[in-house]
Amino acid sequence: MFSKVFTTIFALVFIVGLAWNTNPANAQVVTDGLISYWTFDKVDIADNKVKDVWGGQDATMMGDPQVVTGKVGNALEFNGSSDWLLVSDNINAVKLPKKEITVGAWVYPENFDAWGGFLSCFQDNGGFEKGWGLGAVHNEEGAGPDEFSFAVSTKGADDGDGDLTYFHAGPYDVRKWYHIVGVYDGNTTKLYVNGELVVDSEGQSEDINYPSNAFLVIGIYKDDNENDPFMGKLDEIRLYEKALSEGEVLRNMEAKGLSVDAGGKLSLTWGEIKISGVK
Ligand SMILES: [Ca+2]
Ligand SMILES: [Ca+2]
Ligand SMILES: [Ca+2]
Ligand SMILES: [Ca+2]
Repeated sequence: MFSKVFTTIFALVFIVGLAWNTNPANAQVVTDGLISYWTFDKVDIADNKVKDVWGGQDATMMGDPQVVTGKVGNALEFNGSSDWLLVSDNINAVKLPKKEITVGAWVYPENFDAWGGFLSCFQDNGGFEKGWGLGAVHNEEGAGPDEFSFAVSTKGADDGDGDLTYFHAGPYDVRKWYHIVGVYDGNTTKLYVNGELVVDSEGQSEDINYPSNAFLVIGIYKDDNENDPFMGKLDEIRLYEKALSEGEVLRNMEAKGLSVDAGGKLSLTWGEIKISGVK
């Protein structure tokens, strides 16, 4: 029984490897260290639930985000006022990265808010600054450039009540698709835009410094005293408990999802391999 299972697994891995090597168009999402993956594809949305196809941390739709044509399959379009997604308002009820983190998304901004959130879990209230967030900044209330940002608060940079550094780069245009990836490896914070490294800083170090309560949310800059919903489209949002390498960032930019389809004869997912192989 055991050997049959393993033979099957090895055969599947071999076929998957073959498909990967012979057809780069089948590039798959990196699954090492993956915590959550929200595709925003129509098949992964039912009623007001947006499925996390990897980690089961489904999000609940607030307002009425629209399913539209995305960068990979479908995306969700947010109206900038009432549309956003709540994964959890209880930081203790969700799985979160502790030491290293990667947050990635395809984003299509309709505008750049003073503070924008793509995926985040933080509190930034005055000097109290804990958690992390991938989003946008438009500093000086409209006067600043349109920029993407990634912020992580860490134990090594703690000033007593936490310290978030919003690493940012830009300016960028509205109404274009961008592949945005924030990476923190315990020493270095990086931001990639369309595969290009635009931020590389050592301003934070050691483990991630979380608040005791926060919201894990998509499409909004949200903490206890701020709510700033995003206007535009979001697609393929992924959260890792690992710092992805530059090669892995580029692979995810090319990725079409978890599914493999070798010549139309085989269709399986890494999730299925994981279940049959690990359980
Ligand atoms: Ca999608
Ligand atoms: Ca705040
Ligand atoms: Ca602050
Ligand atoms: Ca502080």
